Amino acid sequence: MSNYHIKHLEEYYQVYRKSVRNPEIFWEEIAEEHFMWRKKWDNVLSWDFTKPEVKWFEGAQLNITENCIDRHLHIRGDKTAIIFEPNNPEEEAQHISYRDLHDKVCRFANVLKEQGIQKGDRVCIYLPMIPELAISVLACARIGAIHSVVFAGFSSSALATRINDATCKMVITSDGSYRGAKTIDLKGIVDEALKECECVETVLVAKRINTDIHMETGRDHWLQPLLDEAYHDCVPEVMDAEDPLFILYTSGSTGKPKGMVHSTAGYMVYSAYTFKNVFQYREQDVYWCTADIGWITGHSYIVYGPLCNGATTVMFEGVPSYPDFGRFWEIVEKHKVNQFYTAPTAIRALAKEGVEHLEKHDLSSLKVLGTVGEPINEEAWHWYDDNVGKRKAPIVDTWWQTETGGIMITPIPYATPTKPTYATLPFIGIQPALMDENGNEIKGNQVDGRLCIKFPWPSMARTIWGNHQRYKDTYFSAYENKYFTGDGALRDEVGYYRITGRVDDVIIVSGHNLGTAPIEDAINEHPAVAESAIVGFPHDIKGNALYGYVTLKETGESRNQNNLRKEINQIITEQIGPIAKLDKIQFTNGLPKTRSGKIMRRILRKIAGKDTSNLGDTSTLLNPEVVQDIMDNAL
Ligand code: 6R9
Repeated sequence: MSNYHIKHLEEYYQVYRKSVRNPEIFWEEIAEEHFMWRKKWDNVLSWDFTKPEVKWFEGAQLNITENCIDRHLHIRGDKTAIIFEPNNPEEEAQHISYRDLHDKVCRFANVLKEQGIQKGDRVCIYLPMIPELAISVLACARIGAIHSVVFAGFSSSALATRINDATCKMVITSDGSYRGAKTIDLKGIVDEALKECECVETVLVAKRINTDIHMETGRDHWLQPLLDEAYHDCVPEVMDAEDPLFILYTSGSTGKPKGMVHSTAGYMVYSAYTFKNVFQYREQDVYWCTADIGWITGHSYIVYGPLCNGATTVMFEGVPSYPDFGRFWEIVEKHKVNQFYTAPTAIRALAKEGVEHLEKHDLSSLKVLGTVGEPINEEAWHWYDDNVGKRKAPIVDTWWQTETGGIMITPIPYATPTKPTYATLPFIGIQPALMDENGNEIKGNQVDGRLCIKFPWPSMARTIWGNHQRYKDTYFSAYENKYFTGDGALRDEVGYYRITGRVDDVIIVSGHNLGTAPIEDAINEHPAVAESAIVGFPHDIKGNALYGYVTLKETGESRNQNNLRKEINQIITEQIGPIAKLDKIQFTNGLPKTRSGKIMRRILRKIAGKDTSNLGDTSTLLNPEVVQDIMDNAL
């Protein structure tokens, strides 16, 4: 792909202005010059946020894997596409070239077809960070099957909900996974989930930890023997621009997770174009994003964006603390990583361990540092800048969401002057707006409000799987003709944005979005629990941790509170996963409620955050007396 880097701030403003004055001409040029199409579009964009309906490059035909793999073969066939760095540093890293990747993806795609998967079928991928994860994602895309990757830290019950929601016909998993010093029985979790999933006909199992596992006759197949038999080439399915490429679930503030649906052409164009510019990727560079492919960051910036640009992308199976807290820096040195993209929670965890882990390693290859997932605090930002980038590698604080498909607000490294805790300026083509509570746009600078986007961009999600009404209600109903992000933001005197956090009932813990409702539902299933409310409170490493207020049923019998706390966290682990466990559980005599019966989380949040100086007016509550009691017994 030819160069399409933005190199200085003036150029950013020029390109930005062009992109918003004439979005169709702008994106048409990008699509035309940098991608491979089977057929060009009839129409660049049609949109209506009231329905909502958005179509990019309508009439075009393509296959995203031809863009990610085939077109590179003649120019960089021997170049490494994926570096796989295993959990155990003693195990050798794998370098998968573009030619190898082509072979592996084609064979996997042929296996999918032989197992009856067709264009439009949904395939659930529940795998650890091993090469099969990236390969199976691409194999689905090769044949037009819609992948739904479920992060392998989710519990069997969370997995079952997601499999059933998308009626997946197949699950791809492994015998188990490594996570630091531990192994996890992934196949056991899948077996448990499948007791509740009638739609699944086939399970493909990759071998990773070589343990004895149950294989259900007729349903479960070892992957390797099928791959060995498979034909080495697979003609890519020709897809329409707006055909769904994948579903990825994200937590909502209420109810079940939302299966965000991403389309093919727009997603490809935007993830590739942002990758190139936000990381200033050059042909010889090695790029590493530490996210899991189970999240959108991994989809867009480990797999699709980098491969579309012919990049070398690192996939790391392990955790930052194994065998010790120097692991990330050891990997940076070993593979001479040039762009490093991680989350504030990882930065804080590493900062806590001190700089001696860094000092042992040569980090001079680093040119760009990225962060994503939650607001980064000033201290973590400076630690990253001083110790990792040595003030020479600019930090790109990238704000975006599962729903947006790609990075939306970010500095362009070496062009946009950075400012700690600020995601700075909208990316090319992105038109943010800050809104007040009455639904009016707040113009000018030095203001804050709720963050919306006024104009479509190519990689926006098109719907929620099976529930378009919910898509409309969640994102397009709060403000007329605008996409509402759920985040609050401020704009400083020069127009830089700082994201202040969620304004809804989603809490971000270690960069993972957790809706309060599903956690409360899980807790309320405990037979002794009458009612519960979850809020976030500040935590040094996780950003936020969860604080649960739990009211017990009055049964007359007294229960050991510590045992109850364990049981409650056990239910949460089973139903959602260990990431949603509560750090603190306070048993209360009641929860503060409005007269319409809504729990006043604002008050609970303040108590959990030990900020009780100004609780606001509590006299309008249905039960103001519980507030003092909760304060007296706060943890
Ligand atoms: C990519 C991703 C989305 C939510 C988003 C916001 C928070 C993400 C951020 C950030 C401040 C950043 N968020 N990046 N907040 N600064 N640089 O994380 O997607 O998992 O869907 O989370 O994460 O609150 O609304 P997702």
